[in-house]
Amino acid sequence: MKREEMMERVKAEMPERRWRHTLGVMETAIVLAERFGEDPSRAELASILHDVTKYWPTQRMADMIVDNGLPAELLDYDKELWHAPTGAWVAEHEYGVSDQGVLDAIRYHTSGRKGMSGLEKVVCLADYMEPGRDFPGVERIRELSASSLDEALLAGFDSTLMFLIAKGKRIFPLTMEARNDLLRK
Ligand code: DGI
Ligand code: FE
Ligand code: FE
Repeated sequence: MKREEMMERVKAEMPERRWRHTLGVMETAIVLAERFGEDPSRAELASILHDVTKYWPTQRMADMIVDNGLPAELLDYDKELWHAPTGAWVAEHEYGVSDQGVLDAIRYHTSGRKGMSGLEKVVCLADYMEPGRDFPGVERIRELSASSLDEALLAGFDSTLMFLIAKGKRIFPLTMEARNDLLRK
């Protein structure tokens, strides 16, 4: 599928502001990929599709997780996590993406995981710091991203973890593992 066609289809899945976010992630991921030695084209592809299922009804995501053998433990955690693995499934089966590294960048863009690839980090970080993002600490993440992919991403996970704790929410173990792994470096 051509990128233009893909973008039209993804755009139709979401409200205008989420599409603007997606464009921001694309643009940022390309810059970060160039800065940190990743393939900008693969970063762009993952970015286009990363939030493709974000506006699906909760039940549709839950059904897709169960029906396709995606990690069912996700269902015990915040439903905000569910659009990442379902997005990867849709990218593969409905958009014809076969690049496993791109699919993993979509799959882990929310939770992160231990041993993230450079491409996974680039997409996850771009999602945190695209120009439309405005949350406490985002400026510091942008500053850190000038020199360190790991330090910027760590600051991103820290802000999510503090947000989740403040809200009294459960934390998905992969995010803890991602943070611990980045701290070890
Ligand atoms: O889809 P976006 O809004 O662009 O961003 P995202 O895919 O990073 O989703 C982030 C949301 O997921 C954020 O509001 C926090 C929520 N969330 C809930 N539980 C967890 C979690 N995020 C992480 N990283 N880990 C969790 O356990
Ligand atoms: Fe997302
Ligand atoms: Fe996003």
